[in-house]
Amino acid sequence: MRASNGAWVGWPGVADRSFAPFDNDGISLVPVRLNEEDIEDYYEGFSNDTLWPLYHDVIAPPSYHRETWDAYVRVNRRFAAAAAAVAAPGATVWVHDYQLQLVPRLLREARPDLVIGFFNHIPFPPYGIYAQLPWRKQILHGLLGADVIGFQRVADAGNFSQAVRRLYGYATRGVVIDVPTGDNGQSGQTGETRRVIAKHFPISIDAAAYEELARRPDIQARARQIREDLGNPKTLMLGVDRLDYTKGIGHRIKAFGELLADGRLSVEDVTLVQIASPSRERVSTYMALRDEIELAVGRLNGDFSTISHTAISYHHHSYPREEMVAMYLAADVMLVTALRDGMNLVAKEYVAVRFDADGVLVLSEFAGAADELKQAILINPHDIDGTKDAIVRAVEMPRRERARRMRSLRRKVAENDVAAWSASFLRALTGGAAVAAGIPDD
Ligand code: GDG
Repeated sequence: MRASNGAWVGWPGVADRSFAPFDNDGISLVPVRLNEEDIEDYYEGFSNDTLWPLYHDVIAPPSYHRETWDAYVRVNRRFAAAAAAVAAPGATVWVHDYQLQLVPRLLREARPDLVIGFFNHIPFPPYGIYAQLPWRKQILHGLLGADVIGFQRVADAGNFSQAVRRLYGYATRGVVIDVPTGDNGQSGQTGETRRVIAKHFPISIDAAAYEELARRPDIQARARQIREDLGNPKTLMLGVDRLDYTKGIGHRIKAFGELLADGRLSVEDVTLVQIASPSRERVSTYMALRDEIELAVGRLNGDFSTISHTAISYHHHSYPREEMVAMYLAADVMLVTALRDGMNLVAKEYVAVRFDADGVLVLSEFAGAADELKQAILINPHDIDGTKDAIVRAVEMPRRERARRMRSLRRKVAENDVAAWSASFLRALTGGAAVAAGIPDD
């Protein structure tokens, strides 16, 4: 943002407060106000109780309420107006995530001079699921206001294009969608079309910054301290997730509990540290999940912990980034067992931190990261026996194999770091459709 002299338009994170635009650390910030009702209906309601579960394979049932849809429209209008007011003539506007899917179209209507990109951080569901949404056509129409629509995985972009074909009948060729113009998106009257690109741009992390932290002697000392405080287990396993039903925390705990019960792992040798950062605590599905997970953790610890060894060290907290890096460094095995996840940055952070080329990543094939991180031990978290075998394999993996796999994973993350990700998206956006599609301009 600093390098591009851009403005960041966003909600400041507190209800009912108006702030004038201000500069911070060389970035111009443009606050958009949300009141309590907006937060309840737009953010917790439509965004996190309708779109989030719908886009994550209906793992939890989505709610469909007309009032929360109205709030979604209202707040999207507010964001579009704020962006339209600050964007310079011909500026590039990059809209982020499922909370703002109507903004591209609203912006294009207000400011046809702008170049508009959209990036979806979460999956885009298959048509059979997407079709449930009562406002399925309005959302597609909103998104098709963008010039480039970015997704995490090839499959997400494919699902989106299919929804466009099914609901609007527009022609698609590979990543190119021909959208009729001048007719509010209905079937072409003028016969003219705009080229919209729907393509995958897998997001990443600032890998060098993570490695730099990991090389700091104080953080390495903290990693040793963590192991020591846990009684120096032979194997330390780690899970780091927002407390969300998409992350498969319950499946992970079930697999670990069965391994202890079967005697394939022992609490004397193996400890699981689970960081479950607080998330969306006023949404009822999340309250129920917290109860479910904490019941499972409590039971498992009651059954298997000893006075000197705790089976699961569970933490419902957020930690500073330095502490997270120390945990990644301390962990022999990283468990990412998401049932559905756009990308999963935790997997990439673990890899970026392991400059010692050690540590094993167990990774769900339902996380976007699995498309790139093929040298992880890939699992289907619904298959508890398969997950148990994968955990045992990770615990027992010889040093040479660990190093070989980790080196290959590290190459992947270094090649596509967050700077490469944003550069490739912006190149597609500003270089025109031909660059994004990799096809000659005609
Ligand atoms: C969405 C998509 C996609 C977690 N606890 C703490 C903490 N974290 C950090 C992790 C990581 C981030 O939060 C979580 O990112 P994920 O990618 O794992 O998951 P979501 O929050 O669901 O993110 C996801 C992502 O958007 C980006 O496009 O990958 O699929 O769902 O960076 O390290 N950080 C600190 N303390 C914590 O306690 N400091």
